[in-house]
Amino acid sequence: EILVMAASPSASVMAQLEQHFTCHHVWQVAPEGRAAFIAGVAPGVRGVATTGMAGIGAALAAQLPRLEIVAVNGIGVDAVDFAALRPRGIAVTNTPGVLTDDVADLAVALLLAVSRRIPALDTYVRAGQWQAGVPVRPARALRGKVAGIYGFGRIGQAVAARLAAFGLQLRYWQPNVKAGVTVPRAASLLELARDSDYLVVCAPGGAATRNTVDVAVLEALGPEGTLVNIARGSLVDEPALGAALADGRLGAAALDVFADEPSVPAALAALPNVVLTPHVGSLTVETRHAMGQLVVDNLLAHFSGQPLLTRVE
Ligand code: 8YV
Repeated sequence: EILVMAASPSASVMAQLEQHFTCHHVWQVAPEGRAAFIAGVAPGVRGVATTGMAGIGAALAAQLPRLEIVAVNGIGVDAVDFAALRPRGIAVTNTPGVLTDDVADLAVALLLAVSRRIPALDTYVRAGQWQAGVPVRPARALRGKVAGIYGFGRIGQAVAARLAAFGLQLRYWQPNVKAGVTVPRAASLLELARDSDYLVVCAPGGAATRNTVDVAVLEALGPEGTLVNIARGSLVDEPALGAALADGRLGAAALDVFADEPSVPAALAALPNVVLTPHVGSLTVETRHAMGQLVVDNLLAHFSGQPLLTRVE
């Protein structure tokens, strides 16, 4: 028996789950009925299929006495309470690799959208302002500018490879030096922000990175600087971001992720120098199928005594 926290858009993934397991579909239950639903099925549950955002907390884990495996349909495991799972020997898997290209593509799409002001220009055309002769102020070119990548794992490196093709110079920062890369590492996140026109956040969420993009980093990026975040909202001090954007200490931001999804601070939504998307970095047909297939394959491997494909710990 497995607890399925969210539906996959892949019909094949959903069919495979149904074929191999007794599925309890939490997502089919109205939010106010979920606690009672879970309490009712909890005694039999041996696996949980969850999302990167939802993960699994200590309270849910404690409700599941027979839990053996948590399969996360995402790369980020910051919402998984490992301290609650580790002593019980519960395995955790995620979906590395398969989503790298799409998430990196969205980072570049957001960077282009905010720098060329595509959403605002789309509104301008639809509203008839072009015919009305309303002037359009020029954007800034990417060529020759500097992009700083915060977090130089698979996704950060894929973003860098794409941005290099646009003629941007690249830097990165993360706590440990990345071996075998040609992109230079900044001495600190603050220095990376100071030297960059674009700061692209690609680092994992969790306690170690919480609010590391703080007011000092935002001010170092500066009035001509742009923040792009496709990682986790928790890395950014959101109130400080809204304030810096509102009074011009930061130039612009493009955000796919937020501290308290699906809530988006009204201060951010009200600003014209901000582009917002609803956490869709990996949301393509192909990638969501591949992610869901990894979830299925990890669950199948576990329950047939085979080695897990992508075990986190
Ligand atoms: C998804 C994600 O939004 O991979 C992650 O860490 O946040 C995303 O890919 C989510 O996990 C979908 O289930």
